Amino acid sequence: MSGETRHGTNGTVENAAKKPARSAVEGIKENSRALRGTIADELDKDSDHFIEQNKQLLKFHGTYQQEDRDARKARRGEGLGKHYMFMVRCKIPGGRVTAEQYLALNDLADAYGNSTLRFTSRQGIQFHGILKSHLKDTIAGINATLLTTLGACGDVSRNVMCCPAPSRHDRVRDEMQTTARRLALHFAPRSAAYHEIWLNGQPLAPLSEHHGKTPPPLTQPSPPQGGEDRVRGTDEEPIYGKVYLPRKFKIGLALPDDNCIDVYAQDLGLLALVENGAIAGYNLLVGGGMGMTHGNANTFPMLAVPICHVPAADAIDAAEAVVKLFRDHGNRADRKRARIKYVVHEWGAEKFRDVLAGYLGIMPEPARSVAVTGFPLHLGWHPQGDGKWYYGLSVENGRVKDDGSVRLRSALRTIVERFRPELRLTGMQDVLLCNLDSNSLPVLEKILDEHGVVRPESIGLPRLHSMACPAIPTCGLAISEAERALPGILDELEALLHSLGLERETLGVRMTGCPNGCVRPYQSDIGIVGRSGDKYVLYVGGRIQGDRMNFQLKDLVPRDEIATTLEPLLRRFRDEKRAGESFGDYCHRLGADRTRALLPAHETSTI
Ligand code: SRM
Ligand code: SF4
Repeated sequence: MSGETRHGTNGTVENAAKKPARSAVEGIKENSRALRGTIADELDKDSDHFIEQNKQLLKFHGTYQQEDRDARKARRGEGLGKHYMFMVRCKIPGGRVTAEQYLALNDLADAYGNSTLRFTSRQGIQFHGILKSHLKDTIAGINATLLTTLGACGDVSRNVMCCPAPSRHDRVRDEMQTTARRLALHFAPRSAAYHEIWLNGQPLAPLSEHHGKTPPPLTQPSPPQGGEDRVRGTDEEPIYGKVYLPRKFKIGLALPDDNCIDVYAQDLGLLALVENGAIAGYNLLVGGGMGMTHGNANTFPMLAVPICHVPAADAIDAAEAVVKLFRDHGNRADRKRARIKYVVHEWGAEKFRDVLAGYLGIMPEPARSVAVTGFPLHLGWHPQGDGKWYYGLSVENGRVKDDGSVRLRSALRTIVERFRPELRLTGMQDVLLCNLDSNSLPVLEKILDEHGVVRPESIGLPRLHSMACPAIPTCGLAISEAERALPGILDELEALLHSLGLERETLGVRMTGCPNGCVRPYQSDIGIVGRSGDKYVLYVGGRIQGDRMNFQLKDLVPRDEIATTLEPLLRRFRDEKRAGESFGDYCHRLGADRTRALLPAHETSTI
């Protein structure tokens, strides 16, 4: 490419065409004084929202400026502006939360939020509906529990995912949990801004010192879970540098027979290879990412690609090498093309490995040949191996709320107060209640029943394997409903499956309010992605294991026609399925063209 050249003021030749302009966010980061911006000044002001520059920086601190979208129309009619409110996200490596931490978060949701908590698809916990005037107390309250929001969002390494299932005396799972926490610590932003702004510059103090300062009263946690990944600030960012990463970066660890964190959707997936009961090493899978933009072919979801194999002892150094490669080679001009998946896509696995070798200082071994075979939900009762039990509770779309006769939030609070279990969040927005005695089993079930909470064994398999993102009313990027629409769609789908005799089929449905893919909808048997108001793009052909992309079945499907659109396919699946074949497998075997041909003829023209 012939680039226009010009002479810089210091006499150097600059190639204007080779260096595309950086995106505005790059400038904001660079001039942010290590993520401070003017957040502290604005916090003191009597306004209900922040200026754009601080809105971007707030993400690094774990919070998003949002608006109440349900109220938008009425407020406009009344000549009022947006009703601003904030989402606050806790970063919880491996999803581990103590009983005391959970109870404190539950109280904070009442004190400052909308009285719900949301378990996320990355093992985090979110608050919604926080007003600016309560933001500092909320974040300080979270920190007082020894949890953090630092780096839960922003252009840094986000929450590190790892299978949460407790299995005592299982070295492999223990080691993976430990590595997840070490990775979280390693990649936590170092900037002192977080402590200055939210904790009045106080270094982390024992909880007892916080007691009484931050409403609501918080109880003393037993051994901190995740709290150690809060790094005391220095302003030096040895890994990220001054402008941090080009975009978000996500890490997850999985086992071939337990991919419950969707390792192929991660920017960096560490797939553990076990030999003689211990982790011998990890395959590094790089470049997973779900986001795309409708109508922009330059953006696409992608599964992570095997790049190399590293010994277990080198996992953190190898992860740092990948992060630094991304820092230096990611696209800083176009945020829609900034994820590491586009580097992997442009270079291919071989070149990526060669460049990575430069960061590692050695040429890594090729990735070992290994398949992902399982995606357990970990729901229901399971022995832990130490005489105790854990109970996996299904939380529909991760929303912990009291809703009419179904009082899930009260049930959870009662259980946690009574049995003091450790809580472990899953990548499917569910929760495992751990360390329970066998005599607590019937009592816990009784509490759930009394609160109208349906136990996993009575929930249909598609619903158990389904997820939806929050979408409207809180997400500023939502085009369509998801969390509020999926339960009704599943009602229709389950009725249909029942009428076809397919109710025992394990199939996953994942729904998002826009194509950003926050519940990883492009890997599931059925993906439903917001397109325009009440219309969705329908995808089929993925599978539970998460190692295959689905394909577009039909565009612009009205919400109330989703089940009926799938009916001819499900009927044929029932008649033609092979032993062990799931609905997604069946569609995949047929391929996109033959699957689409099963739709009534006139309908295929929209694709
Ligand atoms: Fe996400 C942005 C919610 C997991 C891909 N995501 C958002 C925002 C913050 C909207 C925004 O930028 O204004 C959403 C807040 C909505 C709200 O009201 O709470 C949001 N994402 C979520 C959560 C809560 C969905 C859920 O139902 O659980 C998940 C929080 C996880 C956590 O605890 O950290 C969540 N988001 C994901 C995942 C799944 C994953 O990481 O395994 C993805 C797909 C994987 C990936 O990153 O590609 C995902 N979110 C996105 C994207 C697309 C990014 C891209 O580069 O393509 C956006 C938009 C963006 O960043 O510009 C986004
Ligand atoms: Fe918002 Fe889209 Fe993510 Fe749903 S998928 S939470 S609508 S960004």
